[in-house]
Amino acid sequence: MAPRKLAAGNWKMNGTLASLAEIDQIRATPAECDVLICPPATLIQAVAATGIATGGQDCHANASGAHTGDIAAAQLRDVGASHVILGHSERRTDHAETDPQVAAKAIAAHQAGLVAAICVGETETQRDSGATLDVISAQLAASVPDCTTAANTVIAYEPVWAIGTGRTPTDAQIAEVHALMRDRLSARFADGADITLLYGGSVKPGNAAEIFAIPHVNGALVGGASLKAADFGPIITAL
Ligand code: G2H
Repeated sequence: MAPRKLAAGNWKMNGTLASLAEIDQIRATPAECDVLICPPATLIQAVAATGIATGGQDCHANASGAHTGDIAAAQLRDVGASHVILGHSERRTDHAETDPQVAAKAIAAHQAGLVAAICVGETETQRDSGATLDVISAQLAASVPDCTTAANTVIAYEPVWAIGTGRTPTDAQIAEVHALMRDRLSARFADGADITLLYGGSVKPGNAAEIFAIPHVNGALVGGASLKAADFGPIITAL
């Protein structure tokens, strides 16, 4: 089995019911890959009803309980989600999420039958100090749980300095990190060679094809450019 190709949209805190018109257009895009939209939680059920694969942007590690404002993995599944993004750098920064917490959430996602899309990535300071590969290795070791398989997990490499900034790493920088991730995952998991590896960070129609040609890049986690079908459609087609 080869890794499945995936074009995933992360709408972050954007979108209302009016945005469903974009979903209809995205659905109409001819695709030779899996297509996923992770809207705000308020829209998951409506997006799922369109027939496109959908997911959450976070879940709690517990199955239920007194956690005001949080969502359990099974609740995401209940309204039609198939995936959940975990450990996005905005969650790690805004909510001080740690690698062990991300791993606990991934276990909860797996138990609920969701695919965990686990994000890793270095900061600009870490990149500039030459620590990138060590940072990614450590994040993979601590945020990807032992119950991981190619069927229940996707890994997204998102350099923090490239997110929403319009800056993208060089092809060589992406290739180096993706090769490292493939190596680490293959060494640790029986089907690690088949785990889908995404690149994320300022992916646009104009750079998608070049990024998708990099070895071990099996798709993209797309933020801003996933909000409009006019932008996300060409990215899907490029994959
Ligand atoms: C990175 C990405 C989506 P953008 O966060 O996860 O966002 O494509 O806007 O950089």
